[in-house]
Amino acid sequence: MKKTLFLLLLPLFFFSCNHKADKEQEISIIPQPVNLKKISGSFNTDSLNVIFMGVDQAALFNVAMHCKTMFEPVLGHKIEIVKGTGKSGQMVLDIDPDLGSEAYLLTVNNNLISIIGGDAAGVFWGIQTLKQLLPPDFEKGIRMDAFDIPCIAIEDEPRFVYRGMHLDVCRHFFAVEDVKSYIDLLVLHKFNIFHWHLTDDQGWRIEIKKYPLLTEIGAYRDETVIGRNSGEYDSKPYGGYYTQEEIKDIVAYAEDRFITIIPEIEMPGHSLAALAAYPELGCTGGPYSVATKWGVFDDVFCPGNEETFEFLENVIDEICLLFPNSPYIHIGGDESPKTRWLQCEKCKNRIENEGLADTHELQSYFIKRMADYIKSKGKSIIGWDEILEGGLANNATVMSWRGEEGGIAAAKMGHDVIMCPNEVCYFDHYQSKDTENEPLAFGGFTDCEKIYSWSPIPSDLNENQASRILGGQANLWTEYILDLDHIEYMVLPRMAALSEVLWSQPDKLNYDIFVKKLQNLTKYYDARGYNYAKN
Ligand code: TNX
Repeated sequence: MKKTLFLLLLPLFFFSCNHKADKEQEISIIPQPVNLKKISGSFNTDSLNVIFMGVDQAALFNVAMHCKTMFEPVLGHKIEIVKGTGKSGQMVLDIDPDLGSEAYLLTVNNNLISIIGGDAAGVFWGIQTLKQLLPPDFEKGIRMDAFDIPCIAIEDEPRFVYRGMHLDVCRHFFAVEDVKSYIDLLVLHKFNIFHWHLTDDQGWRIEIKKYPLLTEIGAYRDETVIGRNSGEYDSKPYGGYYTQEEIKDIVAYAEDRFITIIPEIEMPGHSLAALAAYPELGCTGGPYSVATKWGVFDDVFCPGNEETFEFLENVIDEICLLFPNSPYIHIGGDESPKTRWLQCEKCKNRIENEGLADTHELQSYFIKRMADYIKSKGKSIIGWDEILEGGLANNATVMSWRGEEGGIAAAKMGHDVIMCPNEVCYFDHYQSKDTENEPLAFGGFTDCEKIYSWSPIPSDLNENQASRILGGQANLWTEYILDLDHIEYMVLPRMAALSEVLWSQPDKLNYDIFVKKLQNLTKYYDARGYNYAKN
């Protein structure tokens, strides 16, 4: 009897659960907030003409300005920013440090929109969430009739402090406006770090006043190989670089959006463009030329030569001035063959004089010496996992790209780690198995589902070691990516999947719900005119 009753009631139970789930999913936010409660009713934007600021703080004022410029053209009337705790029909932004960095509470009720952040960044992320509650057409930034915003209460904070997106501007160069558009993508998905890969074999892309040849010579290559090192070349000179003024402009643009830019200056490998400009810094003395094909090259900076360190320290001096807010300088360290060092008299002397065992220890001597210098400038280094070779520098943070092993080893040694294993986080890989119908990519296969099911914290770390994992990052290497349109295609919607992995709490992750929410997010992509992958 009991069993029959149970079976009779079962469909009812499911009906009510589904109904509840449906209700929750009417509100679709990516990345999924910690807590989201829908309340009945809505706020109408008709009356919205003042943004109140609870505290008078420059950073919060910038956020309020951001909000004002976003609403004004759409609502078609002026919005004032004033100090105060809020009034019916309006919006209030405030800070409560108890909430913690980047956290926020977003409440929309019938007569007030309130966003309280742990800091100004938190308020800013709250505004990004609010945008996903507005009609997608809002994104077009053009006049609309007044509209309703559903009443809601959201408590939110990120799971990881480091949520990064990388962009290689060396293999192909992207104009200032394109880089800003890339930063806009980070904002939309609540990433807070832009890792800017500025130097490589195929081009040096940042003006250094003390060494003008770096950009006069190093920023240009004679031609570019066609496809994946086909042996055929396009015979077209290619290049470009950012002036220091442009760099400052982009850094300010990112800072206004609570995104820290971490610059990467590659050493000792991936340095052919620098050697082409200053051949005395290589073991053979050159001549060298900026690379015209992809890969790993034997000619790298010579650590036997004091001038190499003098040069790199001077470069770092200028980099530190251009990126004052980044706690890190990324110094690469990856894929640096020892071929030239093994043959070089100066390198042999260095090994002997410093009591090093071999060229692997010479690599770690190089990195440690630069790490010390960068530490003296008040910053610390990040390096690709090859910096583990021959011993890690004291305060180095390891970026684990050749799988997770490097990151695991570093965390066990008590070092900070950023996870970006290539099988999950390399967005230059294919996102469809139907590669025939995809633009040329590096290879591999990484779709949203694979990213979504990845955990940045490997299971074999204990709690203490796991606390060393600062977060994760996707890398966008651009050997085969020539323009912004293609950048968008490679990162959208994969960065939406990664944003939930890095922002949302693990118990809130549900791939089926994510896929449903993605259908809503793509309406916002459409409104912004993004070229996203639809497979
Ligand atoms: C490896 S990741 C590289 C890059 C390439 C990339 C292609 C890393 C530290 N080095 O130089 O562009 O693979 O996916």
